[in-house]
Amino acid sequence: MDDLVMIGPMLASVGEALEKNFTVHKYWEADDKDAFLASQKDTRFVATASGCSGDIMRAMPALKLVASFGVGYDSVDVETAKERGIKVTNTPDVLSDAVAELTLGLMLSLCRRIVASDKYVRDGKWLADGNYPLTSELTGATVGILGLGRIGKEIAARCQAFKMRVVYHGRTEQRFSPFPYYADLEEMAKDVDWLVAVVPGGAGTAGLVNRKVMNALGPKGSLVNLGRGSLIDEPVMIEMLKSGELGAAALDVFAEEPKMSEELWAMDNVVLTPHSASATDKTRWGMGDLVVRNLLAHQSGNPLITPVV
Ligand code: A2R
Repeated sequence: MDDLVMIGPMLASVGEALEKNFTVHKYWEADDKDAFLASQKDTRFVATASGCSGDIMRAMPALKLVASFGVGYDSVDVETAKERGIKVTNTPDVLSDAVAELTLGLMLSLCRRIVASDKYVRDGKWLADGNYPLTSELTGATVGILGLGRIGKEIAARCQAFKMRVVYHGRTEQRFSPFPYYADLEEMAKDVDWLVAVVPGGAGTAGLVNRKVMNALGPKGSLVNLGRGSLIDEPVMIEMLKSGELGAAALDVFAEEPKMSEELWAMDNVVLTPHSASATDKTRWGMGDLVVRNLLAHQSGNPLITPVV
């Protein structure tokens, strides 16, 4: 059987499928990482849910494919992979519905204050203090999608079902999109009630949602992040949420996750989830299946199913 290096723990279904088809070597279990990599000079395959550095790639001269779990691959050193002729695959599409579903869940939670009002009931305040304050709704509001890609389009379709107006920003206008395009993110932020960020992470998008953009979104605006924590200037966001310069935020991803400023925990105008947008049984199984099918395709000399490079 071919050798394969698994960088970190993966879903049980992926581990089992890989064990059936490869001799699996577990990088994260090795005490001496250098000695481990030195023993993998002939290994052609890597499977990972936690990235793959250029150092690992350089230490594995026979490496041919890094199969990554997840649609975002900012933690895989794609530039080094390209230089060394190593293929990289990700798991797009299979997670778009689940991510879009959680996005709408977060938006509803935020504007209807579902989490805060659940706590209100559980704390006995309904009985003691009377009705919860009035909230806002999605119907009739405008949502600006930052990144109208595979996931962004699924979010847009669901927002339309909630009778919202949809606009978008990306680097390029999509000629056949039914939604109005903004070439400038700040201009879009001025015109929307909701800004939903769902662009890839990495150097090109770091800090895209900066003070100017959040200022344009304003005290009545809500920011939703399903992309990567790095997209938002997090300290500035926290400062603006505290001062009321930014209305509210729903966040599934964080710059230093799972760490984050505990100031966020105390805020009523914030909803937080633990990077779980794709974390359903069905979707995670589908993502794992795609990791395995890419590896098997390459092993048997067939074209990769979802290549990044
Ligand atoms: O910029 P465009 O026209 O290529 O549109 C892409 C947009 N995008 C950006 N928009 C503004 N500024 C940027 N620097 C920038 N870079 C990329 O993000 C495109 O519409 C969208 C990404 O769409 P897809 O490649 O189809 O990715 P998918 O599957 O929707 O996933 C997006 C991200 C993942 O990379 C994970 O970080 C997260 O959602 O789960």
